[in-house]
Amino acid sequence: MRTPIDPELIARHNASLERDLKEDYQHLGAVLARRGVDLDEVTGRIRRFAVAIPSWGVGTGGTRFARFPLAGEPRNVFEKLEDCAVIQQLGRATPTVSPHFPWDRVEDINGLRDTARSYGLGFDAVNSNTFEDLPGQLSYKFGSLTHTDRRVREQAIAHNLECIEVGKKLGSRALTVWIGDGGNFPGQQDMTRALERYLESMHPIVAALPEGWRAFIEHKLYEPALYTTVISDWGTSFICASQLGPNVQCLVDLGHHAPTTNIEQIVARLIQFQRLGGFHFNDSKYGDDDLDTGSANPFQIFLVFNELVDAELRGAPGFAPSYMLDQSHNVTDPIESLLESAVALQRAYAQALLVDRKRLREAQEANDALLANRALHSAIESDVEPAIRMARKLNGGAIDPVAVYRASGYRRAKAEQRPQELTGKAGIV
Ligand code: LRH
Ligand code: MN
Repeated sequence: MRTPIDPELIARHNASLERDLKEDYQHLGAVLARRGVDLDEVTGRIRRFAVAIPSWGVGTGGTRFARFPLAGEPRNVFEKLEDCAVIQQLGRATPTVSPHFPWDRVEDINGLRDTARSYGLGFDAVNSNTFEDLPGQLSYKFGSLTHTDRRVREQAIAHNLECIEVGKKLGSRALTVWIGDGGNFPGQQDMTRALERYLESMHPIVAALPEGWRAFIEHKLYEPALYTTVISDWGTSFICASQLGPNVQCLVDLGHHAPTTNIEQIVARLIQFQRLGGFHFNDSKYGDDDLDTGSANPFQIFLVFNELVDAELRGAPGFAPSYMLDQSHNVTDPIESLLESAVALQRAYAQALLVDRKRLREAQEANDALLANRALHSAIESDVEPAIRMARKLNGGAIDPVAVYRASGYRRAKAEQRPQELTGKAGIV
């Protein structure tokens, strides 16, 4: 397997931190044993935790105002895979990549699959894109799968069918459909007819899904449409999934909700009715900010994982969510942000595993709100870093991945090897 970072560097780094890690791990083990928790069992679960990297996330992101490119950032999908391989080699929690078409379109799809395999990487859900125009195509200015013009709808359907064909070659098992369709003015769009057109357009896409595949409907409150959005919330997504078939589920992008939305409750509902397809993890304060997961509001991601772990431990029927990141790295090195974001998810997962669910259930049944809330807080206040670090080391990664990444000089080397115009046009990628 190709390893972009010198394995010796990781081995020397881990050797220098091993004794302290063992000490911290034994101490945490003793603390948790007093709470009746087996640390090795928790570490085992963390070792099996995996989240997909968004191919579009390893390049620098931007806003409508500007994008500030980073010297050495990837210029094409093959360089994106190389950077994804660095994240997997150091962090050992991101074995798959979620691609986006046509951004990642190449002639030789099998070559793309083989390049990923040469780094030990696979592919998660493929993302279609009917929110941007390509030269020579009908415009998506007024929508795609819900456009009033049948020819535009058919173009959008054909693109999604093409994404499924590409995904089959890559070994993906899901298609994520996010559309920005909607209106900017009251009256501009007939809201009922728009949703009717959406369902009509989604039927042939769902019918084309191979055996064992799923389609994920990704809802979003607003942007780019600023008054109505056809698939604006989990309720609309849920109804559409229910109409379209058992292999159609809802994808929760954390940034696609109004700031005060109770996202963990949405997750609980989707689990209860077996429509939770997966996640686009990120963080936000105002809108679809696509900030690093857990960077602004770590309690939010913990509360989501509290629902996910409860479902995992109770064996909730049909529970098989796909975990993916979806972030925009405007001011950090994307590799460092994605390494830290995967760790933020491992941390939320590990802390949710420490919730004393028997004590929580007793407090809930007894309407003892204080003890119930404390059951969650005593978990999130636990320092689980030794468990996450041990899991990473046992998986062959670096105890402190960002430290090794910086010591490797990888980005500096790529700045030499990837000469490019560092002129940033506005836009998310
Ligand atoms: C829309 C979205 C969607 C992607 C795009 C890059 O805001 O979250 O998941 O297609 O970002
Ligand atoms: Mn998303």
